[in-house]
Parts: sequence; structure tokens; C-alpha cells
Amino acid sequence: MSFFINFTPDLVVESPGRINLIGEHTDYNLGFVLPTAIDKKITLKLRKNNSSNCNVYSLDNEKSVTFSLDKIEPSKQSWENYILGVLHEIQLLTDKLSGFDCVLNSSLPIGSGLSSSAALECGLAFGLNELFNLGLSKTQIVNLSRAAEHNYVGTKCGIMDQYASVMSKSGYVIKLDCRSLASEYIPLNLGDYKLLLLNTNISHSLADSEYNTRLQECLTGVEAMKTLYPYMASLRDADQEMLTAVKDTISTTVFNRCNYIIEENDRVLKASEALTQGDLTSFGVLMYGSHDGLQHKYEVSCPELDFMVEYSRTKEFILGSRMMGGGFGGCTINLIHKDAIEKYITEVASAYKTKFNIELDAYIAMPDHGTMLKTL
Ligand code: GAF
Repeated sequence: MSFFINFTPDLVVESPGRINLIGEHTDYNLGFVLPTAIDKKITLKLRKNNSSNCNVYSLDNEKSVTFSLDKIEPSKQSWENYILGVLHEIQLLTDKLSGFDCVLNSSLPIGSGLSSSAALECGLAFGLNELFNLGLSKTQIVNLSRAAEHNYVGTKCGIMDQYASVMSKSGYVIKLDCRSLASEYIPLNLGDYKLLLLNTNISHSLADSEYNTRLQECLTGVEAMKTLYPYMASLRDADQEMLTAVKDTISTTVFNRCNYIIEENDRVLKASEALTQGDLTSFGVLMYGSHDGLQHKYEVSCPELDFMVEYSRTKEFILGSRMMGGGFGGCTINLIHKDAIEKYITEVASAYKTKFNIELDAYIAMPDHGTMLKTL
């Protein structure tokens, strides 16, 4: 397949990864999150090819694949399912899709907790919507991309990643209510501080990880509480008193998972308030609280992430640090004074290398706009 040589696209889409300042694993419990898109993106070049075939070439891993639109079904190759899933979900909504060629490349590190998967799903859905005039709204693009992840990739994820990838505005974080999808755009004014991402280079795989188990554990907690509080629909409706009332009927593990979610929702609300007030010190304390809960109660961290967060704790120029995303690898997010960044990266990278014999990568996260067409 050589269609990608001298490729002239009909349109180009840039689809960003995301960071999440606080509110981890709260989205599928219909709680609150505080994400934004960043300036690391997947670029998709697309053109119609007047056939019923879809040819996709990834410049990064030099893999190409062809699908017939007449036979879209899950593949054994996991990366193909992000594409196939989107095609399948679009076909459920409209019959206007036809053959296309697509060339992909990315500045987003894969498996680093920056949600390259949502960037790919949303970018493809957004691009095909434009290319074939499908008439889908942004909300439909978010929802169908999430459905692709559920039905083809197998991760029963929440709405956060797809929402942030599509709906973000440059310079703002989104305080998103994952139940109503009401969003408040809060200006990200960090003064002399920056958001530093430290990538453990431990690659996570949500489908293989315990992500879906966590969802089940939360649902078990909800079922137990429903016996006393029948109106409850999700952990979003729970408080510590309600959880304590069913403590004897659930396992310690389920108790800890629910306890973390209730606390984390509360932290997101406090953190949003702190950010609005410009109180970065309180914001940082809440970030550390989030990490502690993810490490000890939700148990989705790993030694490399814990090391990175521990290392930051004694540094007065770092206000807060936590693991970010699904967990089991990927990045920490650090609220750090701008003047200390360079020296700190060198120091922590050396300590990390000594401890784990792994190189770390560091990026400054710049909040950016959501998925967009690029002018040709
Ligand atoms: C992954 C999921 F895709 C999100 O929906 C979210 O649950 C996150 O993990 C944890 O907060 O990125």
C-alpha cells in the first residue's frame, strides 16, 4: 500500500491528548473531573477515495491497514479497534460514510496517560464528520468515540477523555459534571507555576489493567447502598455516612474504592474553588490527597509513579503532585515553580534512573483547544 506517498489530503484534523488536574476515576461514577486538552496531538490527514474501502497508515509505527466498510468487525490488533470502533458507531448513526484514505502521525506519547486513544477516536470521528458532511454534533462525536472504546476496545471508560479532547478551550480547564455534562470553563491562571508532566515510561494498558474491575467494585458499593437508599443511582449520590451504614455488608476493598471516590469528588469541588480563588497552595495539597487515595484506597498506582510523587514532597517549589489518568503507569502531573523546572527534571530523572534503570520524559503541559480542522 503506497497511497500515503505524496499524499494530498482533502482536510487535516488535529486532535489533542488531555491532562486532568484532579478527579481520577470519578467520571464513570458520574462525578466531577477537571481536565483540559494539551498541545500534544494526533494529526489525521484525510481524503475521500470513492470506494468502500478505508486505508489507514500510521507514520509513527509504519503500520497500514485496509478495512471494507461492508464488513466492520472487531480486530485482534488492538490499535485497529480504535478506528474500527469509530466506523462501527458512525454506521449505527448514518449511512453517509464511504471510503477514505487516512494518514496519521502523533506528538502524543502512547500509553502515557495522556489519552492518545480518545485523541485518535475523536479526531477520526471529527474528520469523517467534516469529510462526508455527516451532520454530527460535537456531543455526538464525544459519545460515539466513547462507545467505540466500550464496544470495540473493551474499556468501559467514562466520558472525561473524549469530552476534553473535543470540547476544550485554549487557556481553560473544564470543570465537568459527568452526570449532567454541565461544564464550567475555569481560566488556568497559574502565575509563576507550571504543570510539569513526568512520564514514567511504564506503559499502561487500560483494557488489560484493572480498570473494568474498579468499575465493578464501585457498582457493588452502589448496589449495597441502594438497599438503604433506593434513590441512589451512582457513587455520585453517596456520602461517607451512607457508605459507613453498609460497611459491614461489603468487603474492605469495595469500601476503600467507594471511600476514595466520595473523597475525590469532594476534592475536585474544593480544587475548582481554590483554582478560581488563585489559591495554588490549597490546590497542591488536594493533588497530594488525590494521589494518596489512588495509591492506597483505589490501588491504581505503581511503584514508579509513587516514587515520583514521593520525590516531589520535600521540594518547596512543588505545590502538588499526583499520578494522572487510569494508572498503573503513565505520567505524574506536578504543580511546580517555573524557575525550578529545569534543575528539578535533571535531579528527578537521575534519581529515577538510579532506582528503576528507566529514563523518564518530561513535558510542560500547555492547555489547548479541542479537536479542530487545520487550515491547509
Ligand atoms: C482513563 C479513562 F479513559 C477515563 O474515562 C478516566 O476514567 C480515567 O482513566 C481515570 O480518571 O483515562
